[in-house]
Amino acid sequence: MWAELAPIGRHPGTGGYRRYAWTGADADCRTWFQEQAEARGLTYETDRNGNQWAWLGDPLGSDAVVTGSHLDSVPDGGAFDGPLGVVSSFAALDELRHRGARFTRPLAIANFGDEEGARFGLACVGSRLAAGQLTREAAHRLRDGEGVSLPQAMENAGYDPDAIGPDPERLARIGAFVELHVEQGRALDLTGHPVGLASAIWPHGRWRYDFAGEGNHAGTTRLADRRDPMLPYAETVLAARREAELAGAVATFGKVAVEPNGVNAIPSLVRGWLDSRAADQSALDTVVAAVEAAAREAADRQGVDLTVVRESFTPVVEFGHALRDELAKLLGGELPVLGTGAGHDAGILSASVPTAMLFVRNPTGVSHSPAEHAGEDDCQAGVRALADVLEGLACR
Ligand code: HGY
Ligand code: MN
Ligand code: MN
Ligand code: MN
Repeated sequence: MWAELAPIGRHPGTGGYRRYAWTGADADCRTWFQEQAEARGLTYETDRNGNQWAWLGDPLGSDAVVTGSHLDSVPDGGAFDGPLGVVSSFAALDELRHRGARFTRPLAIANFGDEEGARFGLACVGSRLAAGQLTREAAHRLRDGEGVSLPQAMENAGYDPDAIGPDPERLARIGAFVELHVEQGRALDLTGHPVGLASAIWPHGRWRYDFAGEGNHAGTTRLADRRDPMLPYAETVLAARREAELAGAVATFGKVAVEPNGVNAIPSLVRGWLDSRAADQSALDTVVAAVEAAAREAADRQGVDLTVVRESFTPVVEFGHALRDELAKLLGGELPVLGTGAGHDAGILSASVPTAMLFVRNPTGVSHSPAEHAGEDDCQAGVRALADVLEGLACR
């Protein structure tokens, strides 16, 4: 399984993955998923939002147990973030069949589309649409860096963009969703456990900062005559780090676009994206407000105009204790329970469906990078844990 998936969308130079929504690499991942489903005699379908489902039992049955994750990646992402959850789901099903498990509830493996939001800027598009947390109109307004709209990209990939939208009937048929995911941190490495349970997802969001100045010649424009947007942008990046440290939060300007982006041209526009997250809402609010205040002060000083747009926000997700405790019991009760700053489809779906997450140890904690890794033994431990959980939930 892994061997067929691993080469898809992998950049030969960096070794990172570039599996962006509705691109060729995404299509290849979708083909891989369908092949895995059909090779196991599962009923395969794609829903109106482009999420893929592989069913054992009646796809229209009630109280289904669903597992899975996503296959798309961030730019130069790692091999495990998303795929580990999908591959482990198929492997756990294989394990349950090997055990001779008898399913008493429908079981599905899902691949949620566009979880990372790497191309259109909004994370968890497939699950947000299904859960009614993103309207068709808002989704149709999404554009990628080349100006291609989400509807156009979906249409090019053979999907009907006018069909997207809430899927409450589908979610109402799900009794439990369990997502296995590589840990994006070192908590399990520090506690010495191969597998853990999620307690919560921190509140987190994305804000776009547009610094508009005056494009001009880099060689002939006196410093005193400049309205250079790069200067307040640079001060804002440093302010973000400073304010995050003060508040015990995290803040990152990881993406920037400069116009006209010429070595010998003072920029007319510098567009930067802030990703900020904190264990509690008040710390996040403090950071976001302080960074914007610092940005406005710096922009005013340079005669630069600033527009700040909140592009996405996900409030804190506390995974329900009932399902989490049931999983802990099924797994012998000794698992560490940890919060995370990473967003997940499970976080989105938890508003509609009883949801839990299993984390697999990541020895370095590195993620969203080609260096992301999880050891073979830990991945196997994750598969066994997921199989135990699915057996406990779906084979009563
Ligand atoms: O950004 C995130 O936290 C997730 O990987 N989409
Ligand atoms: Mn990710
Ligand atoms: Mn992920
Ligand atoms: Mn995620």
